[in-house]
Amino acid sequence: MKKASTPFLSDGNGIIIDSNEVTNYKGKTLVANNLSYNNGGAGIHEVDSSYVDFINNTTSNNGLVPSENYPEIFAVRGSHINYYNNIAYPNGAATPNKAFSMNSTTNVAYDYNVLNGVVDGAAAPTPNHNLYVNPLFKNRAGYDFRLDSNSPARDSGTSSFAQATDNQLNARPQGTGYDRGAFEFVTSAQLSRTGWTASAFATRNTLVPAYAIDGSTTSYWSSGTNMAIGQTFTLDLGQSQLVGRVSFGSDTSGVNFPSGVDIFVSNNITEIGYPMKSLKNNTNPTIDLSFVTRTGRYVTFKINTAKTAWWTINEINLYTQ
Ligand SMILES: [Ca+2]
Repeated sequence: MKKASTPFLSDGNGIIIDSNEVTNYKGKTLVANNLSYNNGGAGIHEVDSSYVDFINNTTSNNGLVPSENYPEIFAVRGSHINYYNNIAYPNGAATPNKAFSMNSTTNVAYDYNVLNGVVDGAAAPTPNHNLYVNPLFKNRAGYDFRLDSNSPARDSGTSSFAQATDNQLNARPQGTGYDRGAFEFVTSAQLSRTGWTASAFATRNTLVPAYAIDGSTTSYWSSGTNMAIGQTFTLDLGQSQLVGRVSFGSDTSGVNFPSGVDIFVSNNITEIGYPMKSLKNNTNPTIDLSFVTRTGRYVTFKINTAKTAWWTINEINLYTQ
C-alpha cells in the first residue's frame, strides 16, 4: 500500500496487531493456526501491542516490497508477547533474509519455532528449542505449506499454548506430539468403510448408492439419468474423520463418469461449504483427487458439468491424505 508519509509501495502485512496499547485494550489476543504468504510487508507484524500470543502460524514468501525488506515475523515495541510453534521461511528476495526481527519490545518469549532465516534483535532463549533449518513444506513453490513427511516441524512443537485443532480444524496433536506451523501433519491411511451410508439424488432401478461402498468394483450405483449441474451423491461416514483424498471409478461403459465434479467435506449435511477440490474437463473414468485434509462426517460429490451420459460410481475409496 501507499501512504502519505511514504508515497511509494510500503507495508501491506499479512497479519498485523497494531497499537492495542494506544487504544487501551487490556485483554489478551490470540493469533493461531494462520497461513500468511506472498504479502508485501511482514507475514505477522506486532506494533505497540501487549498480551498477544502468536501460536502455530506459518509465514512464508513475504516481504515482497523490495525497498522495505520486511521480515516474516516482525515485533516492534509492545510487551508480554509469546511466539511459539510458528514457522517463518523468508522468500529469499530480501537482504538480509529475515525470519524474525524484534526491536524495542519487552517481555517477549519465543521458542519452538522454525526460523529459516536471519533472527535479529532477539536474544536466543535458554534453553533454545527453536530450529534454524528448512521446515520442508510439501510444495513451497506450489503454495502447499503443509509439512513434508520428513519435516523437522513434525511432533517437535511444545504443548504449552497448544491448540486443539489446526488450520483445517483437524485435531492436534497427530502422531507423537504437537507440530509446529499451521498444519498438523496427517499420516496417509485408507479409511474403513464401516459405518458408512450413501445416498444419491436419483437411482436407476436396483443400482442403489450402497453399491458404491460395498467393497466390490464390479457392483455400482447408477443415476439412470444424464448428468446435470448440481446433482449430488453423498457419503455419511457415521462420524467425523480426516479426509484428504478421494478416488472412485465408474461402470464399464467408458462414458458414464463425470466430466466435472466438486468434492466437499463437511460436518453439516446441508451446509457443505466450499469445494475441497473442483475437477473439470475430466476424461478419465477413474478419478483420484487429493486436497488439504479436512475433518468431516459428510463427503459430497456434486456434478459441475452437464454430460449426455448416466452418472455411475463403482466404488469409493477415501484416504486421510
Ligand atoms: Ca461397488
